[in-house]
Amino acid sequence: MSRGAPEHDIDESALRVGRPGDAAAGVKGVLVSLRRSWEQMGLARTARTLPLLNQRDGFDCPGCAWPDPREAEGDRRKIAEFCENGAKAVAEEATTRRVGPEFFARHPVAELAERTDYWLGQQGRLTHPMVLRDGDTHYRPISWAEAFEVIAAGLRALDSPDQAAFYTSGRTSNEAAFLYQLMVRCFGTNNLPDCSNMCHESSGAALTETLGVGKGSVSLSDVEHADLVLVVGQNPGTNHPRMLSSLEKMKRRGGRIVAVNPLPETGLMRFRNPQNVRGVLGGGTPLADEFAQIRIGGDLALFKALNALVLRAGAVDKEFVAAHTHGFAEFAAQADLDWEATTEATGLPQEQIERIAEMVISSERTVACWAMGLTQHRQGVATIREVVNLLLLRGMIGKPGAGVCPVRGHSNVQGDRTMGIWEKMPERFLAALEAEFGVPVPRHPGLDTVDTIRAMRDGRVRAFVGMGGNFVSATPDTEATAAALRSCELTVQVSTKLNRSHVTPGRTALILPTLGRTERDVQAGGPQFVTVEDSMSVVHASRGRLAPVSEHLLSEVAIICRLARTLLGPDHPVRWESFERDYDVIRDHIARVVPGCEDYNRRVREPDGFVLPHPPRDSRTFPTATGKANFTVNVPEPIQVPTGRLLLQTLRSHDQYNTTIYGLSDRYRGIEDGRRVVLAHPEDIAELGFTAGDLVDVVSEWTAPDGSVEERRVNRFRLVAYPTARGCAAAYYPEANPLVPLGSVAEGSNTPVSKAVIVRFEPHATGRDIR
Ligand SMILES: Nc1nc2c(c(=O)[nH]1)N[C@H]1C(S)=C(S)[C@@H](COP(=O)(O)OP(=O)(O)OC[C@H]3O[C@@H](n4cnc5c(=O)[nH]c(N)nc54)[C@H](O)[C@@H]3O)O[C@H]1N2
Ligand SMILES: Nc1nc2c(c(=O)[nH]1)N[C@H]1C(S)=C(S)[C@@H](COP(=O)(O)OP(=O)(O)OC[C@H]3O[C@@H](n4cnc5c(=O)[nH]c(N)nc54)[C@H](O)[C@@H]3O)O[C@H]1N2
Ligand SMILES: [Mo]
Repeated sequence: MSRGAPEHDIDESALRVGRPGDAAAGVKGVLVSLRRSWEQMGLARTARTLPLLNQRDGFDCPGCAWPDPREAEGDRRKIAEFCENGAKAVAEEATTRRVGPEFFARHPVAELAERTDYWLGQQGRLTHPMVLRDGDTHYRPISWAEAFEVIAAGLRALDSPDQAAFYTSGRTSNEAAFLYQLMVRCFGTNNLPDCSNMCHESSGAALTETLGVGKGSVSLSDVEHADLVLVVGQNPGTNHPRMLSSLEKMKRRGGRIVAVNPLPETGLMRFRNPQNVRGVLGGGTPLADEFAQIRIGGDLALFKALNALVLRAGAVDKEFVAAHTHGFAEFAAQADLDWEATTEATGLPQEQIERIAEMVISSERTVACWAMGLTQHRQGVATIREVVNLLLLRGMIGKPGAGVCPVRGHSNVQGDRTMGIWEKMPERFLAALEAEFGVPVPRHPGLDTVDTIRAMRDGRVRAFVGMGGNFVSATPDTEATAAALRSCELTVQVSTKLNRSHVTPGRTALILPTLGRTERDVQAGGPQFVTVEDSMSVVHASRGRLAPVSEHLLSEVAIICRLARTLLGPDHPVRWESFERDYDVIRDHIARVVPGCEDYNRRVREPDGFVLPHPPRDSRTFPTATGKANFTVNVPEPIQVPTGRLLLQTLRSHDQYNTTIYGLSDRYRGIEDGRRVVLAHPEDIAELGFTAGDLVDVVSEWTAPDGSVEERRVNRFRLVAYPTARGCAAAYYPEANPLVPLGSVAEGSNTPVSKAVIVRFEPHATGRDIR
């Protein structure tokens, strides 16, 4: 029943462009998820797998970090508690396709380097540890023991531990993340870049400064009981589809939604819930009451205007502001409103901004949700601070139905941070780690993702270890990053699937295949489970149930323990071998080191897990520098786009998980069978002298801080007329990543500016290479 891997790579000439969809999910979504599951896993494995997804005794969806319903909040899980894209994530991992030694013998690395991430990922699951030795053309099998020796020797040969960087992607479990950061710090560095650096780092920075906790303050029930939910810079229909069920519930209770987005994303407009009759037979539930089609980067100006209108209307929650906040006077003094500048920056009509302000003022329970449309901007941190200002003015922190909701990406990206995956963990954590294990822990801050690439480029980082992820395709400035990775002496990837980072190797490169979430993890001490934390600070267990795709896989925990023993020596004070046989031992350490995780082993065994403390949410206590919630003053610096140029954002299609491309159907946007597209407003296309359907080369222009102008290009993209805001364009990540300059980062978070790249189009001259 399952289908073999595609032989051919994407044929972009097959691209079809139709009309964008009018409602998200529906029965079509269910059919697509079943078809993909059958293709990847066959019927029997599909029937065994999908029913366990997001159930209490099953595994956590390896897709997004949206929480599961909890009985403590009076909610029940559905029999099928997953979405189309969760099912695709599972099919992708539980596939019956295999990439083993014969595959690598057939394909030299140079040939694989010509393939897209789609083709590479579709070949199947990695089954054996592999090595590419210095000067060799092919990856060859290697034993686990020898692999650890090669890695340890490479790391020990460095002049300093700071010449190595240890990346983490957000699927890693809490147990593996905790051990990984411990190993890295015992080795002697804080170089722990992670995907969060490219994701919600701006949210963490803004929320820590203003509220004292860099995480969301709402529960699922808060979203469902809000009067007003602002969905800003986020595409839930594709990236957090189960969020639509919560939005539908709040709408049915009489709540309202404001969507702020340059694109009329289908999932923001209307939802056909396949789990109820209205969704199956009827027209579904309309979602956004107000769709603000904002210009890219206009959000800070919008929220400044909303705040000024709240002040003008005298709608400030004076008691909250007096009791719990700091800096109100200074904030209020600068909150003026220049309509001309505001409408110019936002592209929104004054009347619409006034209508949204009315909704904000009349709401007693407001939740603000956001994702990459806010974080991946130069002023991302400032913009999120301004969103917080709005909630503070209205007293919307620490009460039911209200709060901040940065909607996280990877299913355990938040947990990894809680467990210490951060290049600048606070002293309190490092001291607790040191005390718990009796080992010295370095205190000098490490490198984040962008700084790691710069350090590789400059020869200061010479070894790279990736705990999951696809570093070369996920990071900006693909060509520069690829050259940086290739300049390393050693690259190591702990992975489930083949990706471009494996075929962008350092002088010596290793692939270490690991168990996925869906698979049984049996160790000497018996079957193990792992724990994860969702977007709303709920920590719970995840148990894989499927037979591992290969007998040669090790769990992430086992890989770390064995590498640590080889690297740090058998006399190291940390008892690495004790962790691998029984993950409870790891959890006992977590309980003593990580704040809020006391009695961890017992509490993660509760049916729905437990919720981590969040002082602003729980008691309106704000652990900031001032001891209060801080108002901030943020000054918009509108992006100057020269004439003849557009502002390009890079985003996800409906058929991918970051750099993992499930298929070629961006159904809601009507784009099928191709990915090298650039979406622009029909009038902009005409003004620039092009016609929809033209093949263009896209050139980004960036003025570096020293004043020099840098150009980057991707070739052979198809122009698609699309109802985006004027002056804006969109293209898929990772195909457009070569356009994002390494130097273009958010102030205060160092997150690459993936959502605002100044570009021009040039007619494609045939013969130019497509990559
Ligand atoms: N199926 C699936 N699920 C996923 C992922 C996936 O790839 N596939 N990725 C996961 C990860 S790691 C993450 S971080 C999340 C990402 O979730 P999202 O942030 O929803 O992902 P993006 O595709 O980057 O979409 C960004 C949205 O912001 C809008 N936008 C762009 N620029 C601006 C702006 O200047 N202002 C405003 N207001 N809006 C803007 C875009 O039009 C788009 O709707 O999803 C997670 N879930
Ligand atoms: N231009 C542009 N760039 C972006 C973004 C954007 O919006 N625009 N978004 C950014 C964001 S939000 C993020 S989060 C990053 C994502 O960056 P990453 O997390 O680095 O990328 P992924 O594509 O999620 O990683 C996929 C790989 O992870 C491995 N993998 C999957 N599951 C497991 C597992 O259970 N264990 C292990 N060890 N490996 C596993 C597989 O081998 C797979 O190939 O990209 C960022 N890059
Ligand atoms: Mo992300």
